[in-house]
Amino acid sequence: TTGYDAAAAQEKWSKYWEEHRTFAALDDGSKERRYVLDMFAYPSGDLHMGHAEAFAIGDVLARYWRLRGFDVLHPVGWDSFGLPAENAAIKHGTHPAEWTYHNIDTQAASFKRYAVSFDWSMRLHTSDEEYYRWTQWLFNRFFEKGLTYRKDSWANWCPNDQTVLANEQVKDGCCERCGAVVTKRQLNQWYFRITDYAQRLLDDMDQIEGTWPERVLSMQRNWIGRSEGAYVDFTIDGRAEPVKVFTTRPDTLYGATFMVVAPDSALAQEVVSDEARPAFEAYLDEVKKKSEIERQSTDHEKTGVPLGVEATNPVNGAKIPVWAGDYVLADYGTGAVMAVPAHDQRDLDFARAYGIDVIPVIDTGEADPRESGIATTGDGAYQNSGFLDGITTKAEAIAKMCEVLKEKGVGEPTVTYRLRDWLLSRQRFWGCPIPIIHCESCGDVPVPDDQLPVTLPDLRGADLAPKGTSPLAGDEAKEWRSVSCPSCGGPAQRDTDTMDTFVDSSWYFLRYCSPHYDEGPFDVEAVRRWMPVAQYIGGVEHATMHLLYSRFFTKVLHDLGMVDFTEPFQRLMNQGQVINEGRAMSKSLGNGVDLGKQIDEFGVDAVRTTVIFAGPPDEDIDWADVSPASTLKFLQRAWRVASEVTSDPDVDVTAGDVSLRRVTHRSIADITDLIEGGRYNVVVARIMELVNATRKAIDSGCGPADPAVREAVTFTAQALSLVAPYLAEEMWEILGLEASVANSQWPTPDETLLVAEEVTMVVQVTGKVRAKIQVSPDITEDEAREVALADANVQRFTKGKEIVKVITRLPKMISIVAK
Ligand code: ANZ
Ligand code: ZN
Repeated sequence: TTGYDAAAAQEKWSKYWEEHRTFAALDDGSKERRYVLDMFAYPSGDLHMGHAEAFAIGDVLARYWRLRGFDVLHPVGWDSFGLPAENAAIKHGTHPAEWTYHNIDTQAASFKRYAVSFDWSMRLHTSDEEYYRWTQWLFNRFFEKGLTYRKDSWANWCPNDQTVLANEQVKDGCCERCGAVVTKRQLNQWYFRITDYAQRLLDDMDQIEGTWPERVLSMQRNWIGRSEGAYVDFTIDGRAEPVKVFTTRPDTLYGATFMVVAPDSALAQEVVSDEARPAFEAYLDEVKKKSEIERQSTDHEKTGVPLGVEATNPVNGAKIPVWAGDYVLADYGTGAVMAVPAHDQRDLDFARAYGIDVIPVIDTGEADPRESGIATTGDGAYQNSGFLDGITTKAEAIAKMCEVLKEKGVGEPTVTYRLRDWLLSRQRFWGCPIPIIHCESCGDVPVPDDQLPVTLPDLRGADLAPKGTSPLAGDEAKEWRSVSCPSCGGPAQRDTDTMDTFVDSSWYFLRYCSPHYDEGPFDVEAVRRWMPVAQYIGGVEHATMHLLYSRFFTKVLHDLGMVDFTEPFQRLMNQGQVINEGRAMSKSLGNGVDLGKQIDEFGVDAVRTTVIFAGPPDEDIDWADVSPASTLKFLQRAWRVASEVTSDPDVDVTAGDVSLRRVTHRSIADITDLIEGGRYNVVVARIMELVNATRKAIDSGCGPADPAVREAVTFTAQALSLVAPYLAEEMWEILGLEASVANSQWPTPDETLLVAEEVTMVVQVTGKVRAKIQVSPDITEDEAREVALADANVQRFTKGKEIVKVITRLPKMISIVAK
């Protein structure tokens, strides 16, 4: 042979692995278990460079843990419901299922070619009836626990596409797809009560602190947005119930000069006076065109209209005007705020725009906000504040105010969260049907468990284009929809919405432990054996969606007694992105890199090794800066070294050349540490060094027959099997070892070969030998001087004298001249 034939090796070993089920989880208790999980793929087209990176990283660990003797679960599946399939179907006149399963086939073939060491028997697709039956079953459990409910709410609405949009699909107030100005529409939708778990989602972060990227934890913390403050009751003329406001600064209550309520709240509708109503309604129409993000941004111009009523401050009886203003959100806190312009910038902007009073109640030493236009937020002496006057710290003033509010029965301390309940209904076809039947006499009746799944009707050939209601509410699905009520048997209608696909992905990691189990969503015992996931790998873009939802689901399942842990993912790694020429790959820039073509040109091993070698796993890789061609050259070098080994497999390696053995064992020790520390790129660099050292030993050292060469190449093959699995198998075979390298055992370094070599350093004092000291061969001048002068015998001859000169010939000799 003239060299390593990548294509032939790929062909040969992928077949071998499949036949021998090399990567199947044993699950027989013979070994300690480890669960390695990559975020599953969405089947849009073939695998791309992003997949190549994420799955290469996960595979390094899965393969390493197998070599370390663990029983590894490394499953594969697809997040296969969702909008792109539906859009493709609309565009090409096919069925979403056809497009989806065709792409899954394509990706499955690519995953196999890319040599990801999956256990293919653990495969799942969320759009399979076998899977979504249990998504619906879980929905029923949430429903029973009161964690699923329906309510009217304002949703983003694209008047052109006739559909609701998620917040993420609204860009600068316009529809991401068609550019139309997005408005709000009130719809009746299903929600998960994730807000009930807000505090636990925060508290349980203790368990993953240090093992999840801090960035993700802080994104989740901000998203949940815990805020400590108080409710304060303001009375409004002609309204029996007081209006509660939420404030983080009850200490500033004496400075409240107006109240603002969210224009799109029920409260605004209720309290607005007849005279003020026309202007208010006009304002409301304007507000509905703005996105929440826009409304909250600090540089957004504050607008509002008076509602024509007054509220009474519960501590000083002051009457203040009530306004509607869009910087107040309907679904945060109570949807109403007491405005304290002197100490809150948004309130100050508003007050200045509409000529409302500003009353400073804390002398913070900063410029007067009435003149500067800048609200003051520091500590200082309270003034104009009744019983707070004289207090000098916020903490004390807040505590005092809360005490008084409580005493008077007009307020109390409270905690609010920014997190909202999870809107799960989608007016779409290609998703998991919501298993609810609407009956006129019984209300919302869950489909009984034994009648699940509620399967999607075929609707082949039906028009799936968005119309504002789900295709399941259209004429073609009439028959599917009309059912009898499970409770009273009367005529009833199925719910026509499908679930957000994030519901599907919130529990797939549990299903993987027993993907074909048919007595429940998962075999509780199997989950007990494998979970929590030891290492999860996926993109940071999922920080506040999938990763938060999965944590929520896990806690609910814990409360249902189905799992005995509360955090699903012990460790999380966010891989970087693969970019090109400094920018994200995109069609419009034309800088896309095609994974298939890279593989055709350089082979799987070179592409995988390049991806890993390019940099730390959590940093972006610029494909313009890497060279799969030179990686391929390195792999060829490794192969040639293996092909030159002439000793037998059973040769005694301990008799081998010591200096090469030292290099090998140092590599074993270092590479082990580097993998454990997640520094996979450096692992590749160390393998390169080992190959170079072996080359040198063959050419100008101990020669190819020396057992140390076999030892070096054997470890090279094992280490390479993490990144270049095909080549590693070839090398293993060339070495005459029994297939597969994936079943071999990771070596432990021989400690005696790790201790640094020592040489004897002679110490002369004024021409005479006074000591011989064992030192490292690369001792420095300063170190040599230090150890020499610390020697007892040397000190006898230098005591009381001045060191006038030191001459060294390291590491052999140091000569001290003392007078
Ligand atoms: C009076 C006050 C005085 C406030 C002051 C702040 C400073 P965080 O920290 O984000 O929780 N607020 C309450 N509900 C609101 C809503 N629905 N939309 C917009 N703003 C709202 O913010 C809490 C503060 O934001 C609350 O405290 C309230 O203004 C405002 F010197 O009350 B504050
Ligand atoms: Zn009924």
